[in-house]
Amino acid sequence: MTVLQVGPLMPFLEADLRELYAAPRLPDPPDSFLDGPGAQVEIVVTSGRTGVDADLMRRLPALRAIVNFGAGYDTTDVAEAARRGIAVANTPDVLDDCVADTALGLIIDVMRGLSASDRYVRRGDWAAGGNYPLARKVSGARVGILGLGRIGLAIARRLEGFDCVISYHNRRRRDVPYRYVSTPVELAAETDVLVVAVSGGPQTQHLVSAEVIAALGPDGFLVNVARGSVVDEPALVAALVAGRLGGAGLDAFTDEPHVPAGLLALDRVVLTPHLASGTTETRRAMADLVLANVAQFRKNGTLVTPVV
Ligand code: 8YV
Repeated sequence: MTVLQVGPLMPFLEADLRELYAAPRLPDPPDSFLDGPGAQVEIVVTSGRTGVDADLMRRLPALRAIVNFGAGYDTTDVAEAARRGIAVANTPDVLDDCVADTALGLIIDVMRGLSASDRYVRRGDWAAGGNYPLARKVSGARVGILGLGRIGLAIARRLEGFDCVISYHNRRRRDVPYRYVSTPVELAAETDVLVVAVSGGPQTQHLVSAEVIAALGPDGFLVNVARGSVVDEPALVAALVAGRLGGAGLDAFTDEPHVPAGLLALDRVVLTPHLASGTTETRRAMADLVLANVAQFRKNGTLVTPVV
């Protein structure tokens, strides 16, 4: 089966795909490839950053499987894939720890002002005799988790170690020792920190609305390790600039790699470049799971981690 790489991937995964399957990368512009060798492509390997849309599916008539590097696959048109009988896999589970670690890092950073205090020291403000402003206590804080999937649960388990009061909102109530709250607005209203851990896509678009942000309020914090699309970003920026939200720790944005200019000057905001799963160990494990999916599909036409 012919394998095609769509969009950039980790260099080591690109090398493996070339070595194992002589997989070419879809050129830009793609037309000469799609009108020629594209007709033979049966498996596409892509990432959450790029994905496969309905148009590309139409132009790859032999396509049978899409293997997505990343847990999130909102950039691939899964409904269209299902309609065409194209199987789709992602890389769940192996990144839960690192994404949850990052969420905890952002919570601590934004509440205690660690990144901002680093700038304070480097600027010489400490040496000049300043007193760094007091921050907020993380241990024992009330944390709301929006989306209690595998990553949300990994975040909750870590927060237990901080004696946090954990509540959550999820499509369905889960059998867990955390308080279920029936709407995102109520969750925001009763927590100090709202952590976004839902999948991206149309069903969660702007789930963190202006109303949710208002419910968090000037003493509340938002942490996003999911997708930028989940948050009404203009409403978030407006609230942060006006001091109507206490702070935010953001690893995901609407128009990555572009970050709203209004956030850059705010010390109440911690900005990271979509790095939540970005460790050597986890990215290798994600690549290995991609390769396992490709190998199994070539062998028997099934995927190891199909998207349901
Ligand atoms: C990936 C992610 O780095 O897994 C996901 O959904 O967002 C990250 O782990 C990214 O999607 C790869 O492009």
